[in-house]
Amino acid sequence: MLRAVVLQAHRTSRKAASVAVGGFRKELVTELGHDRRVRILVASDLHYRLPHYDWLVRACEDVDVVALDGDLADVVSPVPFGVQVVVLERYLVSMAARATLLAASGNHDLDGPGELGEQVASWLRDLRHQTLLGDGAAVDLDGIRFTVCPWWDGPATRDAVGAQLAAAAVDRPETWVWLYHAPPANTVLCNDGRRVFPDHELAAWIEQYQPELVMCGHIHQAPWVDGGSWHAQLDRTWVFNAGKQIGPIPPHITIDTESGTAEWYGVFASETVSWR
Ligand SMILES: [Fe+2]
Ligand SMILES: [Mn+2]
Repeated sequence: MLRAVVLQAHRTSRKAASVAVGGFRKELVTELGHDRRVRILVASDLHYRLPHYDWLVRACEDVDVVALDGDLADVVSPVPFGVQVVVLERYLVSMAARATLLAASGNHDLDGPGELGEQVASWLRDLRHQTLLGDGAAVDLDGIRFTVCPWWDGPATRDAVGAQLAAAAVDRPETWVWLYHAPPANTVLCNDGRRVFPDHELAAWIEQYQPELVMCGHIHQAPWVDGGSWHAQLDRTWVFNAGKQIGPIPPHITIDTESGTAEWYGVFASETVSWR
């Protein structure tokens, strides 16, 4: 059902790209359009705020890729989790009809133990469609590699993420983009104004592989607090966290791979950085 909707609604005349999923690489057709310029819209921590999803569906029209970096759902919402998943899948399909949609899980998205016995977001892991890709997926679009990392809740899933990155690193292109919910240690993106929440594993993987861009979330207030920010650098890697705020428009970042810029809309403020 999901697949049919995505494929029917999908734009035609797409350029060839390849997608690597679960160790298999298959050709798929995808159009990113214009002069190898790729525009990526990044948001995270939507926490089942439906007006923000409505805004994103419209915003998809203006970009090539949408990256949702975890906490799509909300475990403390009065809406039952199963209902959230049904509603969110409809939004994801709608967005994937307009842009290539990548969705990584956060700690609010977990729906039960996977085959490794640890909590996973099975509804995001099962997304394997032409323009709708979730946890564990990798896709090359116009020479840019995207890797969608799941939230890991134990050592087995953590090791699976390590294996996923190692596999994608083998023939990586220059521009490699990760989606990963928790920000890495040793960056201001971990600071919520009271304490820091460092992900040491991610910091080590970044040091090892040096991807160009890493999209995170999780620490909602980091962009606005003293000692925090929406962007940081670890050696040559740029790391982003758009943050979470109320208001009609979610905080978000628009990445332009041609100009090498990242433009943050922070509700109360906006800022642009050059990352290349
Ligand atoms: Fe969150
Ligand atoms: Mn989170």
